[in-house]
Amino acid sequence: MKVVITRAIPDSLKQLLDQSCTTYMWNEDIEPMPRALLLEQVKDADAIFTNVSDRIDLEVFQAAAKLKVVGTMAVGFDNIDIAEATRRGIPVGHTPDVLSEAVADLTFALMLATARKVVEGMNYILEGSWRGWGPMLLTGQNIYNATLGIIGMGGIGQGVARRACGFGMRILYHNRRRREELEQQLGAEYSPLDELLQASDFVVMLAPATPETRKMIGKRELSLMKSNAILVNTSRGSNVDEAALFTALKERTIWGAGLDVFEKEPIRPDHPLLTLENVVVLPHIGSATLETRFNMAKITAQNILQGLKGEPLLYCINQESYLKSGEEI
Ligand code: 8YV
Repeated sequence: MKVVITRAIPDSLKQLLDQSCTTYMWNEDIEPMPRALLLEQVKDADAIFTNVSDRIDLEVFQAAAKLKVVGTMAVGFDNIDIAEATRRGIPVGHTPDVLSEAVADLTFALMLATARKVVEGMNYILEGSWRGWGPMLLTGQNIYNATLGIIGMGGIGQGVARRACGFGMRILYHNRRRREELEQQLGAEYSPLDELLQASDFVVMLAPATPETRKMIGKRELSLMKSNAILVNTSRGSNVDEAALFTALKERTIWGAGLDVFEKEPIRPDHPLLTLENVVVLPHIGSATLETRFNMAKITAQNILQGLKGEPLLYCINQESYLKSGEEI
C-alpha cells in the first residue's frame, strides 16, 4: 500500500505509516507539493494524506486510479471534491474536535488583539513614537460584559462561548439548527443573523465554507453591524466578502477586524487590508499549537490506516462513500 503525504509530518507518525505502507512524503513545512509531482505520485497511491491547502479535485482523483482513502489534517474540507470521492466510494477523513480549543483560543486572541490595539501598540513602540502616557493613547473597546455574536455553533463556536462566559459576555449565536442544550449550558441565545449583527460588539465567523456560506458577510450584513463592532474570522476567507470588509473598515462603519483566513491565501504585504490600522491579520494559524497539530496528524494517520484496512474511519466526512450503489443511508 502506498501513502502520498503532501506535507512534512512528525517522524513518529511517518514511522507509524511506514510499518505497514510505503510512503512518499513531500518533506516541506510551508512550500506546497508541486502539482505535477502530486499528480505523478498519486498514480500508484492507495491513500493521500493532505491538509487545508492542497487541492484534491477531479484531476487528482482521475490520476489516482487505485485510491482507497483520503485523510486531511484539518476540520475544513473545502479543498477536496467530496462529491467525486463519494461517487468513487472513497472515504475522506478529517480531524474535528481535536482542534476546537486551539482555534477558540486564537479566536479570543484576535478579539483581544483587535479590541485593545495590541499589534498597533507594539508597532508604536518599535517605531519610536512612544513619548509618554496619554489619556486617549491607543484607546480600544471593552470585551468584559460586551455582546458576542457567534456564527456557527460547532465545536469551535462552543469553545469560544465557554471562554466568553468568563468574560461576562452576553452570547448570541446563529447556526443552521438551533442548539437548545447549549442555550441551557452556556446561556447562549439563538438569534437570526440580522439581529445578531445588529446587537453584537464582537461578531465571530466560524461557519464552514459551503456554497451557502459563501460571502455570508457582505456589504448588507456589514452595514447592519454597530460602528464599534469587531469582526473576527477564524473559519474560511470565502465566508466574508473581503472587498466589502475593506470598505467598511476604511470608512469605519465598523471598528475593526481580526482575520486568520483570507479569500486567497497566502496574502502578500501589499494586500489592501494591510493598509488599514484597524485590522489584525495572522497567517492561518488557528490550530497551530504543537500539541494540536501533532494530534491532528495522528488522527489523520489513523484515519488512513483504517481506510486502507477497509474499516470505518475515526472521523469520516462522507459516510455515504461506504454504500454500494442503490443503497440508502
Ligand atoms: C485553522 C483549519 O487553523 O482545520 C482547519 O480546517 O483551517 C484550522 O485548523 C482555523 O480554522 C483557522 O483559524
